[in-house]
Amino acid sequence: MTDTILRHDWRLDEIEALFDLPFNDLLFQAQTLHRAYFDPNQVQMSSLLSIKTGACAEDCGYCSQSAKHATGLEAEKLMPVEDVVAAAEAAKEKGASRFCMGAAWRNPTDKNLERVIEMVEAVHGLGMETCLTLGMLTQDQAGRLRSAGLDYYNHNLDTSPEFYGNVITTRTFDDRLQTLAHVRDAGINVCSGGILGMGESRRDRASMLRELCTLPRHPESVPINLLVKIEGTPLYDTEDLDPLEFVRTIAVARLLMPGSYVRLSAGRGEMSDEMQALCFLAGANSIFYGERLLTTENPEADRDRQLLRRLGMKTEQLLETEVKAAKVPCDKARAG
Ligand code: SAM
Ligand code: DTB
Ligand code: SF4
Repeated sequence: MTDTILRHDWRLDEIEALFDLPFNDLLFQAQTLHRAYFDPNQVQMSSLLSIKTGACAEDCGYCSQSAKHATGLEAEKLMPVEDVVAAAEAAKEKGASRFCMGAAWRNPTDKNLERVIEMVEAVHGLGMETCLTLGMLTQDQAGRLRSAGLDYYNHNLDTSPEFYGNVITTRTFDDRLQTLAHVRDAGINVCSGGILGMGESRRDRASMLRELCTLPRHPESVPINLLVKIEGTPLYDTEDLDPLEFVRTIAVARLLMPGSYVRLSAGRGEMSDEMQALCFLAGANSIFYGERLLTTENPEADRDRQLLRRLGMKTEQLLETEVKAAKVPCDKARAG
């Protein structure tokens, strides 16, 4: 077990060998390592808000918001700061500890960034952790966001470098890596993961995870999304991924990046309670919480609370209030 701790030099064949383990062996290893780093009954909850919707210049094959796909989505301008703060307050009230604001941009302009900075400052002022996902950033923009108090930046690699061109043609895999480097260098926590079920092979899933775990530091947060199939997007007709393969991928992510939060992200609306329970057993310890993701639905907050209760799991926020422990950001302390 110990030879898997915070390594940054994983080879593809080693990762594929983890995928090939018997399911029970893989889950046992993942859960064992998970327990060395985290409370296995604790889950971190982030709520999402689309602060600027649709009309995006990129052509990501999975996305409802690309101007290049006829998905019927109505485009909306950048939201006023007050509306964002009201949504963050409501999310906090329901139990979310982090508020993640997403914009359908290839990259933000400096003018747009000014209003986003006001949002970050205001949400930070509510005592919530802040997260943004705005597309590509320059080093200067990342620095400005850090100065505004931004805790996390989400920028997914989405898939393997080998499969990337099948999904997105308007930017390169290296563009993604460059923004991640800017975010890291600015001192912002990195949130980066991908999407499963886009027609990629197991080798692609292994290769995407290898890219993440061989970064100079593991991302503090690793969202694993199951493709939400959206009518009008090129990936709408993609064949369903075997749910057990999804669980395996969570387990392998846990083994490769034991100090990181692994988030069971988009796609939970299509998952049974039993599948989600298996994902938690495999080492997932974070979810998107609240009725909406960006443009699609997420399970109802009540249903999630009920599921967590049935599993005897607690949210970080509840646990914190209960034990009144002084908070050291776990991510900063743990991920390497
Ligand atoms: N425009 C920015 C960008 O792409 O970096 C930020 C917003 S974008 C919607 C954030 C992430 O959501 C994408 O990188 C992708 O991983 C995920 N995502 C988008 N549409 C999805 C879908 N239909 N199913 C699963 N994940 C999706
Ligand atoms: C991430 O990895 N998943 C979230 C968040 N980061 C921004 C987005 C999921 C979007 C699902 C499709 C939609 O609602 O448009
Ligand atoms: Fe635009 Fe982000 Fe959607 Fe790609 S994933 S089309 S960059 S909003």
